Amino acid sequence: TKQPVRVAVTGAAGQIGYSLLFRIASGDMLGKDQPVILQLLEITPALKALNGVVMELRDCAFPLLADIVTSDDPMVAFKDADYALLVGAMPRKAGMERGDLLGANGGIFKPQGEALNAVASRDVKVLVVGNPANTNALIAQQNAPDLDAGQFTAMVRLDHNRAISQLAEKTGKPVSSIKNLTIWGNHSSTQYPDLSQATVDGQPALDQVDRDWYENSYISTVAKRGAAIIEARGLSSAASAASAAIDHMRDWALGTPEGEWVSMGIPSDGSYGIPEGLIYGFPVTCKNGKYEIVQGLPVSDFSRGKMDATAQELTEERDEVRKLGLV
Ligand code: NAX
Repeated sequence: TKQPVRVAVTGAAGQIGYSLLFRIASGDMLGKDQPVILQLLEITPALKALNGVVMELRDCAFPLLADIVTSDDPMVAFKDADYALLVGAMPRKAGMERGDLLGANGGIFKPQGEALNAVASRDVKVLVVGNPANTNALIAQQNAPDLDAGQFTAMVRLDHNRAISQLAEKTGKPVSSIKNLTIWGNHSSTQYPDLSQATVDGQPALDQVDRDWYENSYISTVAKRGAAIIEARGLSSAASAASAAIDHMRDWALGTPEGEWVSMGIPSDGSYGIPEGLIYGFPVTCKNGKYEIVQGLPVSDFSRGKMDATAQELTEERDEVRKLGLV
């Protein structure tokens, strides 16, 4: 039997945490043969609620759940962590400017980056879910100089899964028939859900839907899905976000199927003309715990414009957090 691995989760008493922890503990993320130790971080006032979640985790009697640690100190929660899912963040409040939001989150992700740098496993795989996810990942990464920059990733997988689901609905085909779509850029309304390489049942997706629907309806429906969920549910996406986090980490750790790719927010190496260092959604394949950008895809003028616009937004966010001294 395998040795347990350490999985740190922040914001563990929140909505996403309430779905995520149970899926990790049941083996959905790292496999049904991989025991896990959960190391849960919350702010002090939420520790009581977190304890309730821990009671429920224990009551599930998950065979793979080897131990649970809780703390309000990132130096404890990130100790020797092999995986870190940074979910807890400061939500945007009414009247908050982007700079205020980035500043508030800097107060969370800077010390968390420093703590990961100090105590996590040297191979820790970090996924940032808390918004603004891409730039929060950049802040954590820039404050962890001893870790490989590529170990810091941001979640665009929920957007990727939403894009699959919308295309499946439109074409009347099962989600499993859809391959190789890409979410480029920021997890925000500027993201670009790109169908130019996507296939449905092995045939080009764009031959099966009309161009006007793609350009003028599909892209914005995917990008604004989060707002539609809030409108319907009165709360933001939680179970679907947790599921996407599971998918992101599982594929990174265990690999993507041969001939298929997924979307991950990762540090740009300059591929596709995206400014180096931005944490940007790219098409990637994963193998042996490493991801690699899918290279050589043709980029139309339409795609170029969308890819540059979302890169521009991320550049502005980076400039803002630089001004605040966070990176
Ligand atoms: P909740 O407000 O339910 O939970 C967040 C939890 O984080 C709270 O329990 C809070 O006490 C905790 N927290 C705050 N500061 C912390 C800190 N410094 N250390 C540890 N814990 C801390 O939010 P939830 O619905 O779970 O969403 C969490 C984050 O995910 C939000 O930032 C949200 O915007 C973001 N999302 C990102 C998505 C993505 O696709 N990247 C989609 C879903 C979601 O909107």
